[in-house]
Amino acid sequence: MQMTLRWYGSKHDTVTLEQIRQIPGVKSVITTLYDSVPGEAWSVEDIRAMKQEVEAAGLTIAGIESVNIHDAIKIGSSDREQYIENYITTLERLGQEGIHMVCYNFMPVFDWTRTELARKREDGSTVLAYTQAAVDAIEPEKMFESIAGDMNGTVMPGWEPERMARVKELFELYKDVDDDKLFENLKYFLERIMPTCDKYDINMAIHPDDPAWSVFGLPRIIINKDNILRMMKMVDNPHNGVTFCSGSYGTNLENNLPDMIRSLKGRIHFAHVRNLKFNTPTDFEEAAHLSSDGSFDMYEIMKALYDIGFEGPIRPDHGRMIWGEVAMPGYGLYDRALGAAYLNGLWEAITKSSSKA
Ligand code: DNO
Repeated sequence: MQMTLRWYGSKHDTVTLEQIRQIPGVKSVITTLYDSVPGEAWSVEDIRAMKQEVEAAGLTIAGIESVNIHDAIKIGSSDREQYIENYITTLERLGQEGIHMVCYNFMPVFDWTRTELARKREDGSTVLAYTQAAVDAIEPEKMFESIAGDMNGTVMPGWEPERMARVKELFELYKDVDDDKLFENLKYFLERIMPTCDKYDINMAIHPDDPAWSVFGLPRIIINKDNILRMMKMVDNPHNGVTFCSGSYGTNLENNLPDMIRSLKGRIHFAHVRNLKFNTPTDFEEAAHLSSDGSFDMYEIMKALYDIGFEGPIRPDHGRMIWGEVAMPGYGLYDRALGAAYLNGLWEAITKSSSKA
């Protein structure tokens, strides 16, 4: 595996490339053109500038998170063709610049959803948290307002204010889209882009829906083993793969994470590894990466990745806000650096004990 850190670009991130360069074992970042709008083709100049900036700091780009999908593609409306064409152009340009992994999601309206961005834990750190009772008690259009005050002046991915201003309209557009229709639209999109992925060797890595169940009655399909295997079979090309995100699939305690990893051998192109602490099955908070701080066995997750021969990029995921840092919730430097060191330690131990066995 290749340890990386997510970086939003110098205009948006409080963490610098120079800081990332000093995290032991991190040689690459996962980044994006954060100002890009879903549906537009990325320019060659912008891609090159992003690459040069990262390389000038002594790092490389291990992949993009995300090239976002325009709603017309998810809804399957008649204007989707132009947006698919633009997506293909972006993939071609990324491939020509030597970038071979693209993370994306197929969640309607909301990207990942949390109900609190700064829940205080016993140790004084603050973390993102989710409680179903809070979602059930709120109108979807109020969701953004309810968390906006805790964003520490940052724009959170999937929660862009312009997008949130259109929530009502978006709900209307998705009104005839159920799970099967969403699967069908995803299949159509993947079949159209696979020839380009084959040509440029681009691994597409779909991010799971988070939480891994329907919110506000919207369809959510990338939520469990059956559905993700259905997706792998429906477009049976190795470039059609997944981002295995333990914190997202793990929101549903019925998901057996190591077993899911093993069932996806050869199709995991990117891994997000983090821990959650459950208070009840529908109330959880994002713990430190260490197993004993949360509810998951992180050793078993890393061991499953090792056992399937995972060689792709991996990143520590959301971190707690600690040591007085002010950053995008989940994306500060300190706790993610601790996460990277811990995951690297687990990997070293697994590698050494396996080769001695
Ligand atoms: C949240 C992230 C997601 C993820 C997208 C992928 O922190 O994991 O926003 O990047 O769903 O497109």
